[in-house]
Amino acid sequence: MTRLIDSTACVCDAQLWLTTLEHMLQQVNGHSLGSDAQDRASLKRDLREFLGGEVPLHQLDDLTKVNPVTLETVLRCLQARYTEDIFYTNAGCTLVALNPFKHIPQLYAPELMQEYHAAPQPQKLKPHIFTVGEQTYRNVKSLMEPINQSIVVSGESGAGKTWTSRCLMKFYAVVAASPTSCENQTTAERIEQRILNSNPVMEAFGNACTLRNNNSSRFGKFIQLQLNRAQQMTGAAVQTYLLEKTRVACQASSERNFHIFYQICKGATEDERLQWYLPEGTAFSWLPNPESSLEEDGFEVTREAMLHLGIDTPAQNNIFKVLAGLLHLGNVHFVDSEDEAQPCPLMDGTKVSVRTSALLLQLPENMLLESMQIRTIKAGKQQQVFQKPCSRAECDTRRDCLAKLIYAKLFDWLVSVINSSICADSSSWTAFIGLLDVYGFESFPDNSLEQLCINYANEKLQQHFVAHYLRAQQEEYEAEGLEWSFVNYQDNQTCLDLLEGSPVSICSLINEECRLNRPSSAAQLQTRIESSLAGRPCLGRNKLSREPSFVVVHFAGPVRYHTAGLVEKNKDPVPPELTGLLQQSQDPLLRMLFPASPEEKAQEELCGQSRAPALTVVSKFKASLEQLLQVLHNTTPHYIRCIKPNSQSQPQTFLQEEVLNQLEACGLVETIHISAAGFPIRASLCSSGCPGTHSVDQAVSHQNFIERYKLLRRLRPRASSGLRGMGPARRSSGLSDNICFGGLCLQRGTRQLTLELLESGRAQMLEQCARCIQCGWRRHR
Ligand code: AOV
Ligand code: MG
Repeated sequence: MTRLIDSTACVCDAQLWLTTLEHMLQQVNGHSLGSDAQDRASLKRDLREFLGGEVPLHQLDDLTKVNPVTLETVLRCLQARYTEDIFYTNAGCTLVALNPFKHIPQLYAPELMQEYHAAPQPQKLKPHIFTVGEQTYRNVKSLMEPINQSIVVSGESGAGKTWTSRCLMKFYAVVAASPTSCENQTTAERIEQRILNSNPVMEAFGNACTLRNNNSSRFGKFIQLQLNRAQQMTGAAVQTYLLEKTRVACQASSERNFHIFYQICKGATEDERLQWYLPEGTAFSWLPNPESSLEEDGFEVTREAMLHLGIDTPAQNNIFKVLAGLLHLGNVHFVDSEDEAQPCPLMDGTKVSVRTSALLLQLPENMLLESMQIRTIKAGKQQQVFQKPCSRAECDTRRDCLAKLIYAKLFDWLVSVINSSICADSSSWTAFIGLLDVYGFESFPDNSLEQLCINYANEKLQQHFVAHYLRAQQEEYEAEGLEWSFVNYQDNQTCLDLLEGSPVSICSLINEECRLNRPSSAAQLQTRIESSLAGRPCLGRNKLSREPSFVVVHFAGPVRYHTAGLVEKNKDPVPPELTGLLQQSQDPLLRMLFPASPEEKAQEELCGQSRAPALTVVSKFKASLEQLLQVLHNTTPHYIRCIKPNSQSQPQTFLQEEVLNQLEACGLVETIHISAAGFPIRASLCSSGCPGTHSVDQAVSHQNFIERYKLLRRLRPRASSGLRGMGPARRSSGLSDNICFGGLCLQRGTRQLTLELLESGRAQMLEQCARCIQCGWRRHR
């Protein structure tokens, strides 16, 4: 035993020290896993790995063990692992997940989930999303009250966030299966299955093929998996963020519409085709790039999942009929009117599209056409009503607006149906695990309000990480008086100030232009951004572009946003005639989505035509992000960083420069530095011994630490001096009654305690940690 401690004492890693204590504790308790010799050998192996000695790079499971920690060494290690088909690597508090771009069923097999779940120390197994899943799961249990957890999955578009959160949901469906009583229910399906069914539905309606990802999420999602006291999943609640509804009517070149449209066209039966007027081979303007892709094969899966969520076949058919109506609406085109006083005529051959669309949406054909061609204006004190023909461009805008309006309402309704199908009664759950999967950072040749919002969301999440981990931890060290050389990191606060800060920011200027409602809003916005925000560090120079645009230097790279259309998109105006039209529909689904209630009418009146809407897209999005961050703030966060090894989505291809950019952008090296040099507050006690993990919010208290190791008080290892790598601790002369480690006062928290422990190399310990007993450590006793 003493020898074990001796060999450990020369190592500067606090985590390892705790590992040793745990080895000792197990032996004291008579629960050593192997012989003393075996234990020694395994500990030596750990030590060797830790010191980075002879261990091949690909075997380094934790990037904190890379020596020295630089972008290059981290990159080399990840590449070496990727070449060996090892896709997960720990990086201190974060798990790095490389996208394999190939299906590896055994990596996500239910047996493997069980293995991680049953492991006394899952973090001793190979790094995996199941380790994070399991640690998060064990963390829910706490001494006093269950603690809400969240897993923030981040990474650029196509890096694997949705895949990861889907796998985590499957993991919880296995390890936190609902109470067995549900098995007896014949009608209601098991809740976890219903929760899993929400994925194909939401992806069919909310994902699309983009230049960056064939299955790109076009909405943000935060799902709370609700657990009861016995840690069984009793339900879930989904919150979505800003669906990119413009995609229904407008897709960038080489991109596609939402999967569901292709699924219907490919998967409908002959009969359904007849009902929905979708003869094979019809070309739809809103279905570009109709060549086959995997995502469009999912019609049956989508239908099946909808069924399980309580959307029966007639209701489904109603939805698909409406969507077919939208496709036909997209084939309605106008030509310029020769007489301004007359409405723009339909392009030859498109009258049939108006008729079919009206038929499918169950709207009067003439009203549908007029709502696109003619604008109603109220003017004068008496609010007299005038009608004015729209220009061709305006007709197109109104047609697109109609489609967006219907699709967005339909999507929200689907989410509410999903929620009512999976959400548990508030009395049946006590804590949740939140999985956050938002759209990843994007930079296209043409970026608009959608990308601005997406990248803004990513900046907010990065800030959460920076504030929670990089900044908070170091500030805490400082406050505790530890000698600590501050690790510099890229703080994205300046970028956020540019985007949302007060008094002037990009968001405030866009909103201001909406409020002023000027005809030349794009040009005005351009001028104001250039003048009011000149000199801001994250506002890049826009030398190359001929079109009015501005550059924001995001943490993940610079993005050029075109000013044209920004203000209009931010207003997101809905002409009242369009809502009025939809209220006339005889279609049951549309009647439900657009009820002709007096309240709605009053609301419509309130909005008026020329007035800017009360809340702009940016304002609403900002508020929903604030809310999300508030929720995250009240949970214990866990981080998974998805990395895209190449932008061509190819397996076995690791492009160093692309990976390097992502590593740099997310501040991974800084994270590793802080984790490596820091103190084991996060996975300290429990990663060393008991199966739970305690992160910063649940930092193992001084008292608990003492209590956990009390059994070792008899053991008095030789004091070791001068542990490499650790700065001298600030010592205090005050001693508390039962907290005495080599004569040092250890009242200042676990980090200080550990540091001094290392320095003194001596331990006198008291009782076992109650929290660890709770989270399963008792099993070892
Ligand atoms: P994203 O969610 O991060 O992008 P996805 O999760 O959709 O990215 O992953 C993109 C694609 O990579 C998937 O469709 C899979 O083909 C592949 N992939 C990802 N992870 C794995 C894995 N672990 N094993 C096998 N293939 C994988 V976006 O939604 O665009 O930000 O808005
Ligand atoms: Mg996604």
